[in-house]
Amino acid sequence: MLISKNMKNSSLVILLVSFLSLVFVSPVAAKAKASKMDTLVIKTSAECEMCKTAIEKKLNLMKGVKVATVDFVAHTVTVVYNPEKTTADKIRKVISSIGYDADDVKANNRAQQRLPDCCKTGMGVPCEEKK
Ligand SMILES: [Cu+2]
Repeated sequence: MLISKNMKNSSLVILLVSFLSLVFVSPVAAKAKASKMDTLVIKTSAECEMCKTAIEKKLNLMKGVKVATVDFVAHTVTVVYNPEKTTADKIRKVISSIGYDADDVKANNRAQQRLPDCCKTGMGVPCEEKK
């Protein structure tokens, strides 16, 4: 009888401790998690809707990238990412690897050759979507 009462007490204490840690620890943890994200704006050679789709699709699959948005009129990519999981350099390299300039990182030549003419840097050919 005495043993079972002790056991009941100790499980109550455990329950209370886990409840208190949930209440006090989680808001702190949540706050730390939210502040871990960085936002990066990269200048790019994206010209049209096709470029936008290609870059966004690729970056949004990247580890550490929360969300990537291309503004092809302003020629920018805005990337929200976790700096503990990826870096600005890695993001720029991925953009280059699919054929687009990313700040001072020039587009990978072979990747750029595979793009539609209007999406190649400096071709001056208007994209269908832009007409
Ligand atoms: Cu394009």
